[in-house]
Parts: sequence; C-alpha cells; structure tokens
Amino acid sequence: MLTIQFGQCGNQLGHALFSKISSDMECANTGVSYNANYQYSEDTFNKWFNGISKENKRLARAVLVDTEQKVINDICNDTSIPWAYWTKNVVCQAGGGCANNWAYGYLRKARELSDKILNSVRREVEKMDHFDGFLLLLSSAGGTGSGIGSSVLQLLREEYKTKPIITTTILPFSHGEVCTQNYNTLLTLAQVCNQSDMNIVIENEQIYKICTNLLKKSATNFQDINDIISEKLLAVFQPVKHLNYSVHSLVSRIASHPSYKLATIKSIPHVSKTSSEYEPICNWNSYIRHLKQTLRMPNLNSELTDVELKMPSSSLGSTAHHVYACSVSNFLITRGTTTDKDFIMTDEYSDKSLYANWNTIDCFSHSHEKRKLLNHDKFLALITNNSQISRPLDTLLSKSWNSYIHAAYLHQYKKFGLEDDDFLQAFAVVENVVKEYKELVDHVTAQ
Ligand SMILES: Nc1nc2c(ncn2[C@@H]2O[C@H](COP(=O)(O)OP(=O)(O)OP(=O)(O)O)[C@@H](O)[C@H]2O)c(=O)[nH]1
Ligand SMILES: [Mg+2]
Repeated sequence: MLTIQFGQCGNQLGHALFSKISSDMECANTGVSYNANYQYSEDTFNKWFNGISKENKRLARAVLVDTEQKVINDICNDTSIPWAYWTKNVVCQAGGGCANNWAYGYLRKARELSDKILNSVRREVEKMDHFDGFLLLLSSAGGTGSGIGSSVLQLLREEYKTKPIITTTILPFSHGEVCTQNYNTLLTLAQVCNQSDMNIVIENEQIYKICTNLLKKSATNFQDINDIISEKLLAVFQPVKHLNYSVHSLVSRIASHPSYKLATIKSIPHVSKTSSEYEPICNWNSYIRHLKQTLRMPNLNSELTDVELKMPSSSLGSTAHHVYACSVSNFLITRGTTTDKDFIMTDEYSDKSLYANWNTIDCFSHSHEKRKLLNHDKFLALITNNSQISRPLDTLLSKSWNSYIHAAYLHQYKKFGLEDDDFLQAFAVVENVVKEYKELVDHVTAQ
C-alpha cells in the first residue's frame, strides 16, 4: 500500500498514523507466540514501510504533499521517533498554502506540482513487488488537501485504472473554522465519490467528542484527535492472519456497490493512557453488543444517545425497540485473545433487517486476529457503510446551498477559473449520494 498525505491535516495525521504503526510493532503485550508476532511485524513492515535508513530507522512508504513548509519541516525533523520519511518523497512548495480555497489548490497549485507528485508515486510503485493500492489522507476544509488531493486522485485514477484507491477524508468542525469550508468539502466529496473506490469519512467533531467524553481530556488538540483516528485506521488496516487482506479485499467487502462508497469506522475501547490500567475489561460480547448500538439511528439529542461516546459496560440495557440505520455492509475486525469462556459471537450483525433488502451478497463479515493491537487486551473496529452518513452530508448541503444562493465567496473561486457549472455539478453528485443513502432508510425495521 502507498500512503499519500496532503496538506496540514493529511501530513499531521500521516505522521501520527506511522508513529502508531511503529508503536504497535514494538508492543510488549502481544498475546501470541514469538513466531506469530514476528510474522505480524513482518507483514506490518511490508505493508507500511519500504526500507531502513542509515540511522537504522524504518522508512515510511509515503509521499508527502504540501504548499507550505512548516508542518512538513516539523514532521520530517522529528528525531524522537524510530521511523522516518524518505525526504525524496516530499513534494512541498514553500509558500503560503492554498488559502483554504479548493479552486486555488485544484486549478493552480495542482498543475504546478502534479508532475513531481506523480514521479514520486511512480518511483514508489516501481519499488514494490506487489502493489496493492493507495491510501490518501486529507482534510476537506482547507485548500491543499482538498484541492490538490482531488486533482491527484483524478490523475491516479487515470494512470492506475485497476488499482484500488481508498481516501480518508477529514470533515471540519461545524462551527468556528473557515468560511469556505463548506464549499471546499462539497467540491472534495464530489470528486472523492466519483474517483475513489472507498472513502473513509472521519468527522473531527465526533473524534473531539470521543476525546472529551472517553479520554476525559480537558484540552483536546489535533495530536489527541489524530491519535484516535490513527487507532481506528490501524484497527482496520493492520494485518489479519489467515486472510488475504489486501486493499482490494477491503474495498470489495465494504464498498462493492458503486453508489455507496462512504464508510465510517466505529471502534472500542478508547481509553486514556493514564487510566488504561484501571479500566475494567469487558467480555467480548459486551463490546460486540456495544459496537452494534453505534449503528442506531441518532435522535434529536444525538450526543446523549451516541453510544460511541459512552464506555461499554457488561450490563448494557435492553436493546429492544431500537431503530438501526440501514447498512449496505459491515465488516467487524476483532483483535485480542479469546478463551473458551470469553468467545466471540457475531450473530446479531448478520440480522437481515440491518441491511438493505436488495443486498444478496454477504453484507456482513468478521475477521479475528489474536495478536493484540497497541497493547489493548481487546480492540474492535466496525467498518460500516450505512445510512447514518446522510445526516452530516445533508447539513453540509444545506449550508453550502445557503451560501451559494447568496453568491457568498464565489468570486474567490471564480478568479481561479471555477464556474457555476462546476458548483452545480458538485451539488448534483453529493445530493445524489445523499438521496441513495436516505432511500436505504426505507428498509429500516424496528428491532
Ligand atoms: N484531524 C485533524 N484535522 C486537522 C488537522 N490539521 C487541520 N485539520 C483540519 O483540517 C481543516 C483545515 O485544513 P488543513 O489540512 O489545515 O488545510 P490544507 O490542506 O493545509 O490547506 P491550506 O492550508 O488551505 O493550503 C480544518 O477542518 C481543521 O480542523 C490535524 O492535524 N488533524
Ligand atoms: Mg495548510
């Protein structure tokens, strides 16, 4: 797999992700034999790294793209970590960034940088015996990640027609960020829905709430948020034994229908480092039930009923009468030790009423890896493609329309050559995606 990190968010998140991967490789509490752990580490290395530096550090298989120097300098000069980036793979134009403007990134800066980016990509792809696919990391709200990211995605699609591309798109906080974030997000999502094979949507706001509610952080920063996102991504992407676990197989489990390519990752348990020793560990089935509850349809007071923000407990109340989102597909990945008394049962996820009734293929799959992830006795991730996604997208659409009908900030986009038609096309793409996901809800049945 080749990771491409775009802009401030993509690069900071990528840095956190590779640091977590390294920590995972160095975990003491693995729960498996020396040989099994050796194999896991080797598979991890082959997936994410492609060499060892003169200083004996693992070299990340990643291409770094930005239009300002600061973040790139910070992450490339971090000497405290046991891994490093290939400096040859840094494509950074010193400058003031893309001014939170998708059009500036997509129509101006991407043209200046795309040859260099594609050359780095080709060099990395050629080095690999077997090239599995791409993982793109970007935020939708700025200008570099959203604009250059969208353009590079399109170029990769043209050049690597048969190779799967997974994008991870970070959605902005709903309040208090930049005024152009809704247009940028709209334009990015339209590209991502058309060009990538699967898009993992991460809402900064939700991750922030996880930090404050579960980690009890008083002052949450991007590092904390990136740590949680990285745990989620690792729980999905780290090797799983006895499984041909390629990017392609992940895409085909989750996003095989071309109208439904948006996935989210629900995961447990998230605990702060300081309290992890004292947290009670639940049995597998409590976690599994808890995770299923995250598929409930949110009601008006969504924060109070948002199960992802609550600690799992062995005595979760009755699940009767809950209404669940309608899923296209769910893939549960469990990591840790099972015993005769504490084993994993996933029958609840196979319940047909959770899924769209046109779904004939296996819409639920489960894989288990005994090797513990990041010293967690148990860790579970549910990568899910379901109708809950229509909610944040609906909000985005109404905010963007509201600005668009007042022609707010449009001149900032038009001066780089973006036209009304481009906006209208992006609205049409995202509206259609929302419509498809909303229509799934017609299939929901009260449990
Ligand atoms: N999760 C997370 N979000 C981030 C991080 N840095 C920035 N963001 C979010 O990303 C959005 C801003 O985009 P940036 O990535 O800073 O922008 P950029 O791609 O560098 O584009 P320009 O700076 O406009 O050239 C906002 O929604 C921020 O909340 C980060 O490290 N982690
Ligand atoms: Mg930036």
